[in-house]
Amino acid sequence: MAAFCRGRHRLKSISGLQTSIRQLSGKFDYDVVVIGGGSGGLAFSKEAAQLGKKVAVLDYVEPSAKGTKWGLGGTCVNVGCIPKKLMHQAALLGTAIKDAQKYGWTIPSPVSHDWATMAAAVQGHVKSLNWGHRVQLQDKKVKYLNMKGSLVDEHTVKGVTARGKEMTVTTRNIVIATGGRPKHPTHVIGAVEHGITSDDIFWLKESPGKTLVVGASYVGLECAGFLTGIGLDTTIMVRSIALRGFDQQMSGMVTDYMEAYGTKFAWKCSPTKVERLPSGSLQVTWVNNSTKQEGRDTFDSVLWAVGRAPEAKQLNLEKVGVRLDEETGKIVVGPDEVTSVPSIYSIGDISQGRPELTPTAIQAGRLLARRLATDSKELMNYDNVATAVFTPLEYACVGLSEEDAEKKHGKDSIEVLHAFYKPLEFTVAERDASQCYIKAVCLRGGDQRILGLHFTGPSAGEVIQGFALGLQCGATYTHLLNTVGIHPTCAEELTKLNVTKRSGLDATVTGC
Ligand code: FAD
Ligand code: NA7
Repeated sequence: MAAFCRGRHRLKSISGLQTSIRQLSGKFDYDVVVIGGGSGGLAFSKEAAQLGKKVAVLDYVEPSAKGTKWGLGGTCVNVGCIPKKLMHQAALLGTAIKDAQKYGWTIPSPVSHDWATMAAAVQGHVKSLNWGHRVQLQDKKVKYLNMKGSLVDEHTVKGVTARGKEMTVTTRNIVIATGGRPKHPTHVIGAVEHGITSDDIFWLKESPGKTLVVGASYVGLECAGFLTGIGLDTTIMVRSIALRGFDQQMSGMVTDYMEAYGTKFAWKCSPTKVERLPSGSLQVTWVNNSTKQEGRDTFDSVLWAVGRAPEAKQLNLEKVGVRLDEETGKIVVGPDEVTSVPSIYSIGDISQGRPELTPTAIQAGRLLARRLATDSKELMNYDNVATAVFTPLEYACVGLSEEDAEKKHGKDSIEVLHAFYKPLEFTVAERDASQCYIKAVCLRGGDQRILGLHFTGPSAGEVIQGFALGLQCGATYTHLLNTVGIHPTCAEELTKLNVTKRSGLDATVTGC
C-alpha cells in the first residue's frame, strides 16, 4: 500500500457526512484499525506500527457463559497455549516425582497436588503477559482500545466499551483478527448451565474434581491429560475418533498411553443430559452410539471441548459485504489475507482454511503488516507447519499424515520408515515405552522426499521443531540418514530410521 494518509490522532463520534468527506479526501483517523488483540492482531499491530503506520487495536473479551473473563492477548495467552502448557508441565512434574524415587530421591509420601497453588501461579503469569502486551503496544505507539469492535462501512469501525459508550474511527484498512470461542453442544440438556469450557478451566480457583471431558480433539485430550496427571479422576467421552485430522496411528499411540496413564475413555458415546443433583454433583446421561444403550455417572465438572465457533457474528460483516464461508461461518480470504472487500483483511483463527495455531496467526499478521506498509510481496506459507499435542505422551508432527500422503500420492508411491524406541530416561524409571514411536512418511521413488514426520515421546515439540526446517528445505530420506544424531537423545532416533513398514520387520530399536 503505497499511500497511507495520516489522519489526526483522535477518536470521536462522527456522522455519515463526515465519513464520506474523509473517504473522498482520503483522510482517515488511522492507517489501520485492527479488531481483535490476540496472537494475530497484536503481531500485526506491533509490526505495522514499527514500520511507521498509525494503528489502533480494539480488543474486548466477552465473558464466558460461566462469567470468566481475562485481559489483553487473546486465546493463546489467556485460555489456550500458555495456561495449557503450564498445567501440562504441572502434570509432567507429577510423573517426574514418581521417576525421581527410582533415581534415588526420597519423596515424602503421600504426594499431593494443590490446584489453587498451581492456578494462582499460572494466572499470575498470564496476567504478567497481559501487562507485557499493553506495555509493548504503548512503546510501539499502537492505540489500544478496550472496546468491542464492529464494522460501519469498509473504512469505519465502531467501538463500544463495556459500559456502552460508543465511538467510531475511520481508517484506510481494517484487519479482523477476532479468533473463535468454544462451543457448547446445543442438543445436550443442561450443557450451558452446568458445563465449563477451555475458557473457564484455567481460571478456576478450585479444583474441578472428578471431570468428564467431552470431545477428543487436541484441546480435549490435552485438558484430560493434565487433569489426570495432577491426580484427578478424568474421563474423555469420544463420539467417533480421537485427534481427527491427525495421523490416526499416532493418535492411537497417544490415547493408548493415556489409558495406561489413568485417563478413562468412554468410546463411541455421546452425552444427552447434564443435571445437578441435590448433592451438588453433576449427573451425566449418555448414549452409546454402537449399542444404543444409555449410561449414567456423576462428576464434579463437565468440560465441553466440542470445537470452536468463529467470532464473526457481531461484526456486521455481511452488511459491509465481507463474505463468510457458509459451512464454517469463517471469513473467506485470499492468499494475501484480503477479504471480499478490498480494504478489509482477516488473519488467524477467524479466517477460512487457516490452521488454528498461534504461530501461523502471528506470522500471517507480520507478513500482512509488511505488505501493507512496505513494498513487500511476501505471502504466508501455510505448508509444512509443525504442531504439537501436549498430552501425557507428547506428539508432534510436521507435514502429511500417512493417510493424507496415501490419498495425495497413492499407497504404492509412499515409503514409511518407522521405529519403536525407548527414551533413555524411561529405562531407570522403569516406564513403559510401548507408545514411543517415530515415523517418516516419504515418497518411495526418486530422492525419497520426506512428506511427513511424526514423533511421540518426551519434548516432542522441541524434537520436531528443528526437523520442520528440513521439510521447508525439501529434505529427503537421504538427508535424514546423513544427519548425525546427538547422543543420547530421543531426536537422534529420527536420523537412524531404517525399517520400512512395508518390510514387516520388527521396528523396535535395540542397543544404543
Ligand atoms: P485470538 O487469539 O483468539 O484473539 C482474538 C481476540 O479478539 C480475543 O482477545 C477476543 O476477545 C477479541 N475479540 C473478539 N471479537 C472482538 C470484537 N468484536 N471486538 C474486539 N475484540 C474482539 N495454538 C498453538 O499454536 N499452540 C498451542 O499449544 C495451542 N493450544 C491451545 C489450547 C487451547 C485450549 C485453545 C483453545 C487454543 C490453543 N491454540 C494453540 C490455538 C491458539 O490459541 C489460536 O490459534 C490463536 O490464539 C489464534 O489467534 P487469533 O489472533 O486468531 O485469535
Ligand atoms: P475440534 O477440533 O473441532 O474437535 C471437536 C471434538 O469434539 C471432536 O472430537 C468432535 O468429534 C467432538 N464433538 C463435537 N461435537 C460433539 C458433540 N456434540 N458431542 C460429543 N463430541 C463432540 O475442536 P477443539 O475445541 O478440540 O479444537 C479446536 C481448535 O481450537 C483446535 O484446532 C485448536 O487449534 C484450538 P468428531 O471428530 O466431530 O466426531
